[in-house]
Amino acid sequence: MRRVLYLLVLVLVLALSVAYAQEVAPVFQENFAEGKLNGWAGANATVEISKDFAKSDQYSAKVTTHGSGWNRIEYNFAGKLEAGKKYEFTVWLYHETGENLEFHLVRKLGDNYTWLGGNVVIPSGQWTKLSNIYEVDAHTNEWLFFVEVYKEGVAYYVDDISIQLVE
Ligand SMILES: [Ca+2]
Repeated sequence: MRRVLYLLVLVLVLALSVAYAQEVAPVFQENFAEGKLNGWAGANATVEISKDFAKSDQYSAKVTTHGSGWNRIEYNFAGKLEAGKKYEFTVWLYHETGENLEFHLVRKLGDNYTWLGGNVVIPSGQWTKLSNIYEVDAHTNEWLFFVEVYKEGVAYYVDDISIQLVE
């Protein structure tokens, strides 16, 4: 009897750990480990693969802004994320401008722009995480996600982008 109970507990623990692993696995991640942008692009900014600095492996995406706004590194998640579900969007950012810069995450649907959260200060010379939880809107062929900094002529680096289902 004790042995059966032990086995039952073991099975339960295994089942729970499998469920947990499925829950925490990101639905999307990009580390640029292969030295390719894999669809990440720029608008009012130059986006290129870089070995200057990296949070993981040898590569990150380098973004050089060409305006004090509307600059971005972007990716269209249309069809990849489920409308009505909440996801945690995470990017790691780095720059060496010598000052504190404020970054934010945005989503674009046509002419409609919404910040996923507030501005977050990214200090100079330190990889820093920017993370927001946001419920994905109903969309058809565009649900554009991007990172923005309200400063022109800034070079910054993005790495270890991940999206995780919250509920
Ligand atoms: Ca990387």
